[in-house]
Amino acid sequence: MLPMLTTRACLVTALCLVQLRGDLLRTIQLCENNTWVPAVIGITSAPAGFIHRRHRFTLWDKRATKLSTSMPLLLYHEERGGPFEPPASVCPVDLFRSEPWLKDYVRELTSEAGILRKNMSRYLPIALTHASSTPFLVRKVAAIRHAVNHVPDGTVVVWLDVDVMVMSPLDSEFFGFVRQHDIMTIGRLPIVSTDPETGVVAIVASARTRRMMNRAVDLYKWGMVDTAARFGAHGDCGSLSLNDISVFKMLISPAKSPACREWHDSQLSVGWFAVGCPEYERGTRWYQYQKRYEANHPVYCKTESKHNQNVSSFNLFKYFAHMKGGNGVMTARLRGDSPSLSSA
Ligand SMILES: [Mn+2]
Repeated sequence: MLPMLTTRACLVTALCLVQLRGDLLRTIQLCENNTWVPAVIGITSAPAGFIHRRHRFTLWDKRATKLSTSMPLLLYHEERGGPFEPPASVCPVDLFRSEPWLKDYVRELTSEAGILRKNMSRYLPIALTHASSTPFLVRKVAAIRHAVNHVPDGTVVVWLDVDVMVMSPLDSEFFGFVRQHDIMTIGRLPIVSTDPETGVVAIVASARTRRMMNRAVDLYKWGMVDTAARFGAHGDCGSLSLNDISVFKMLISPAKSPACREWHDSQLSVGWFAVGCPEYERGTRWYQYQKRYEANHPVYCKTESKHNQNVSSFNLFKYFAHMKGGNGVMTARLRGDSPSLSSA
């Protein structure tokens, strides 16, 4: 079994690298021996060490539904040239090779002489502290941008934090909701003043959402620091940071103050995944996980969809259980046991 897996992993890695310049869907087709074009792909990013050490309450938890029955999964990683054997059923994509600007960006932020670093220290110092270090956080948005930019219009790209367990394959109820919007994530209330919870983000590829993701990268490159310089890091625009939740908030939820809305795109149709009211999920496989979920803010219940078409008619945990707290890459990093995260 093992030699076969190793051969497959090497083959898959080689194919993915060859195909990177082309269409990501072709990569997946080769990766998974598919002849069909997937309508939905899952993506995540994580360092290899994390994946090899930790499985409980992650995408690779044995209690979860097999990823391959739900959708193809691309794993953006940063193990360039190093020994890296991806878990079976994922298609590895080298993040730094896919988004070449990332290397210079991280260098600029980690070198004392970097102009962006200097501006960030002055206007948005929180973005450089250990817990929310931008050179690390930028990787999620970079991976999402790459995927959205390299699939045909209409393909659904679903970002999954590694601390998500897949609970059941996607079905017509899921797609019925997703097809009505450009971007969907977990809403925390009140939407206007609270950052969303972005452990799961679904984006339908289109010119609109490619523009959105390019602007997300612009926020990392200069926009968020610029906004902090003009309005303050804790001013009328709310608490600014370069955590992706703050970046997505700027792009998809209108700010209270009109002055801070220049990054908001009112053309985008935004949907909110309901994750509240675990009592409605009693008797399901995901009830136990839904019950322990803490959003740290009020959230939508699926019943709200009767009055608000932007809210999902299902609880997101039916498909994806986000296991916040202790199992993700971020927590591992805070504990100091995720090497290679700060390197570029
Ligand atoms: Mn998470």
